[in-house]
Amino acid sequence: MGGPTQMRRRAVSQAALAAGVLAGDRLLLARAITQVENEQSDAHTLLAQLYTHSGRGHIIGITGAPGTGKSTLVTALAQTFRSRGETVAIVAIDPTSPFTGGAILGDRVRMRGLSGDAGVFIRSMATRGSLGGLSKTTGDVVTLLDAAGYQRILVETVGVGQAEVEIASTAHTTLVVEAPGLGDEVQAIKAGILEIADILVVNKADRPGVDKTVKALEMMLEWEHGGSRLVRHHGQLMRVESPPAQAAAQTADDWRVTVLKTIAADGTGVAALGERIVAHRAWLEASGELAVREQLRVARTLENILHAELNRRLLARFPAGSLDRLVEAVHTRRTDPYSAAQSLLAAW
Ligand SMILES: Nc1nc2c(ncn2[C@@H]2O[C@H](COP(=O)(O)OP(=O)(O)O)[C@@H](O)[C@H]2O)c(=O)[nH]1
Ligand SMILES: [Mg+2]
Repeated sequence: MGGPTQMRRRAVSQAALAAGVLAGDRLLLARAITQVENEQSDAHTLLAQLYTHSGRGHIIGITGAPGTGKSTLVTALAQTFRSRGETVAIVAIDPTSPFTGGAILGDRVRMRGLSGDAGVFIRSMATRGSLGGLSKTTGDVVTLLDAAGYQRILVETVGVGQAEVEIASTAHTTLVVEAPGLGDEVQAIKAGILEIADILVVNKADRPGVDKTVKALEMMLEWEHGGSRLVRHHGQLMRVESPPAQAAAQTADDWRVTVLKTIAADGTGVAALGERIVAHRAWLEASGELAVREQLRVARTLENILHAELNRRLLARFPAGSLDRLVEAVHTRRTDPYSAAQSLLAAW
């Protein structure tokens, strides 16, 4: 802190900041993201000005256990999209991520190609604060990147727990990354990945046991759904009965979750994965699923904002100390939590 960037800092109005983001000014975009990340009160003004300019970018979530190669894969994917002439933004929500505020540590050789590229914007986010807050902030950061015009927005999260599921639900296309040795036992593959994966990736395909992992995942896909196909329809995984001969066929209405192998470290299979991601986006648009997912996302966003605001207003109205007194009353068994809540609301 306090380096040259800090000294060059001048007061910029929210309108000028918004205009800068729309004009592709990287410095102002970084500053706007910081405002949103810190949940500064004026960030709402900024988001209000930029929201109408968002909605064009393809949001791609990449999740999986630490060490499976997500950051390496994200870098390789970014290069693939760049070679297609597309702009790319990367958001890494991973405490172990080698991305740090635009500069890249870790795999420097591979990253060098990206770091000097004006068509790539990289941002890492700390996993501080509440999980709900994190997913809300992530959604807002994605909105800024989207408004700034980035065509493919890659969001890397670690793990496949509830928080990651929620963050992944910000994405249009979700990749779940596995690696040989981590998930070669079907039982070891965490439940829930089928719920969120649009594409399953087995990275580190140069490692022994890769085919075993691919088989395990494919079996799981088939097993769970018998001879039928596992498809996504209106945001839900569905089983579609079909003869095996047709199982490989893809119709406009459904999406087959498939397993792809990659070696992110040298780029093997990454172009094919890129094509699968692009195909998913095309399917989302053609099937109407994109609108469904966007509607669900907007509904959830609105609900979260309302929930937080109503909660804040409600709590502000309770007489000072009333909540503490009730906690004490419940704690000492003079009353129960339900009656306590009712008494508070009755007075209100
Ligand atoms: N052998 C091999 N190593 C890889 C591959 N992809 C990534 N790695 C290495 O795996 C380690 C973890 O990678 P990273 O991208 O940081 O994983 P993340 O924690 O999932 O983001 C690093 O040392 C990478 O160089 C791959 O395809 N093959
Ligand atoms: Mg990482």
